[in-house]
Amino acid sequence: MTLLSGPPNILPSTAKIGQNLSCTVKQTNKKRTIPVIVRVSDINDNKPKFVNTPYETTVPELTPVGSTIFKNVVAMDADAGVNGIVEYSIAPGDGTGIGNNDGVGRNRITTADGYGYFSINLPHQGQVTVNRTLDFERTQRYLVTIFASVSR
Ligand SMILES: [Ca+2]
Ligand SMILES: [Ca+2]
Repeated sequence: MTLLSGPPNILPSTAKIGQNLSCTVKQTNKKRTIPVIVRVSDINDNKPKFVNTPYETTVPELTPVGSTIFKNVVAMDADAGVNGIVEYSIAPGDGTGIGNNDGVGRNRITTADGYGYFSINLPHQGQVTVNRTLDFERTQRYLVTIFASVSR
């Protein structure tokens, strides 16, 4: 007895010795295509990145508390949906550059941490407002540390 192997869509039938082999096409072996949709979901794998830095502005002393003095803080996050929503806040600095006195006499520049003196009242908007009265004779420059985090 010999088994006949044909093309994939032709199955050998049973054969007895002395009979001719016959092959039948398997009726159900039609090709079908089934669409499979694979959705890729976003993972929060991007950190916000500040753009158009460094930020710098000049504000007169005695600017009323609550005044917005800077509106251009922007951090971009490449993630989608809630993973890409950024919240801003002002944090204490690490002390770098604080207490430096540059220049002498009337030209001296004293630098202080802006934490407490400035605030971001609307977390989703990078707008810096004055939180305490500023006194030029005491402090001429503030370093403000802004923190951008994912809204969660
Ligand atoms: Ca992502
Ligand atoms: Ca993100």
